[in-house]
Amino acid sequence: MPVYLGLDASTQSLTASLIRAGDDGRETIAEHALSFDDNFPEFGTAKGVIRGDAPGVVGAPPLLWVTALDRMMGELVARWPREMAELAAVSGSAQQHGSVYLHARGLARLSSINPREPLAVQLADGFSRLLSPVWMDSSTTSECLEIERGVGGRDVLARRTGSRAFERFTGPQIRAFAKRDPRGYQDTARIHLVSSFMASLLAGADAPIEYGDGSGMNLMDVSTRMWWPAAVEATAPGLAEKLPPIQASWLPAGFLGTYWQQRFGVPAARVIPWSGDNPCSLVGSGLVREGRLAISLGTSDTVCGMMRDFRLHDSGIGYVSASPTGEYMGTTTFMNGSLARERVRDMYGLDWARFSAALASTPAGNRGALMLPWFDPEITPHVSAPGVRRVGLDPSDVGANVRAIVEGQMMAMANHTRWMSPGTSVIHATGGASGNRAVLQVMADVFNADVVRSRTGNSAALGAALRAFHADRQANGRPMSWDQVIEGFAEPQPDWRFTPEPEAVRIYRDLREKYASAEREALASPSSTT
Ligand code: XUL
Repeated sequence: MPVYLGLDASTQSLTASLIRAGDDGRETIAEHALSFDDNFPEFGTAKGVIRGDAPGVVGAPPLLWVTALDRMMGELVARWPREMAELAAVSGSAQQHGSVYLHARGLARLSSINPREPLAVQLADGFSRLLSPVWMDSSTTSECLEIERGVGGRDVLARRTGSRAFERFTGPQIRAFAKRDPRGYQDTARIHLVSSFMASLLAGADAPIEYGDGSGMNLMDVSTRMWWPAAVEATAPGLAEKLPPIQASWLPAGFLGTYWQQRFGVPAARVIPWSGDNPCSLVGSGLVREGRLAISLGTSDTVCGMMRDFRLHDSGIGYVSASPTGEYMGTTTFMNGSLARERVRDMYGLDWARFSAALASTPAGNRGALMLPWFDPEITPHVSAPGVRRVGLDPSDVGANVRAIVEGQMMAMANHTRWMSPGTSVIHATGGASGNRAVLQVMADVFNADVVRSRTGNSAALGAALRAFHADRQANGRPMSWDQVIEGFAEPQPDWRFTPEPEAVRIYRDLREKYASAEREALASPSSTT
């Protein structure tokens, strides 16, 4: 049976999911992760990123991703040599919106990589921008307004590209680069997403942008799935020539390049375009139909759901993408995810076990105490000047503060995502913090929905492997429905089902209103406390 590889280049790590799948069965062979900070300290990242001197600037060195991919492929072959020798196709998932800037030399190098030298050595001088902006960057508010004005307004942009302009989206980031470093921009021959850059490295060729991830750029028409010229022109001069083509998620981008074949002895497996981590996670959680939500509790907390039809929310809080399964999906992102939970954990000198115990030993609703958890600038709702707000919450009460951050995050998610999937009865939780039972119980109670946990915490890497399987079948003339593709992989974990407790649901129904009005008040008066 053929073997498929999914790689997830997320904010803090590169993770692999190796699966075997075919008509005769399904099996997860291995999951393997490399943390960026721990394995590649020479790049000086903290939690996978480097914060700039100017406010809101956050990036990562693209050479880090190159180095990590090389190391990962070497380790996979060393540990699972027989399985890697049977590799039929590989795809990937990457943190969304981040972009990689290559000058002409770097672009040419993609297709002439020498198998005798490490990849990073050969690409070291290939970038026209040494720090790639990533999704945590919030420094482009004025560029967002300029782009919206340039296409005829926020609503026009949202209707065509699926979202109003967001600071982290690639278009505003490209515009900021063109304004801040016009020389560097001019010297740029190709702008890739992290996803299409990684696929290019694997294919040894300039790979296309997959339309699910392409939707997070404010540059693509989500209905036609082509670049939208008005947005491209409003973003930066000469941008059309710098963008790769857009391609359907399942059309192969090529085969593993000679670098990988000769250096590691892997076969010429198909390379399937990489997508974003949220679209891949949706597939890896088995949500290939409308009606259920996936909540990923990772560096960011995100709420995603498949949509049969294009449906926008008036306030522009979330965004709509083309989905790798061919329909649409909605995504709402919260910047203050795991890093905010970690801040509270560290603030009170706890470890995760004691954090969970504190959560479990405090009452639902926290006796009315609230926290607006804006440790960093927030995406949803839009908060540019960070600052944690406490309402009726004593900062010295450890248990109450632990409960307040978890409840605050869940209430914000529930309040801001009603538009995506009204009446959701089942939520699939994934990501690191989904391993915490007390957190999932709060989620069930706040959303008034059953919460199940994906069998893997690495649903994005698994989703990428499943996309490779799906595309390979298609390319071999033996297509499979998405329901068949996910069968045997995406079933929730037994014993991890959390049902809402009626008394807690009643408490949160009122508290969510109180939270929403505290949020409105805080947004109206930007002074802050931490
Ligand atoms: C999605 C988003 C984040 C990143 C994290 O819009 O910004 O979830 O994809 O990797």
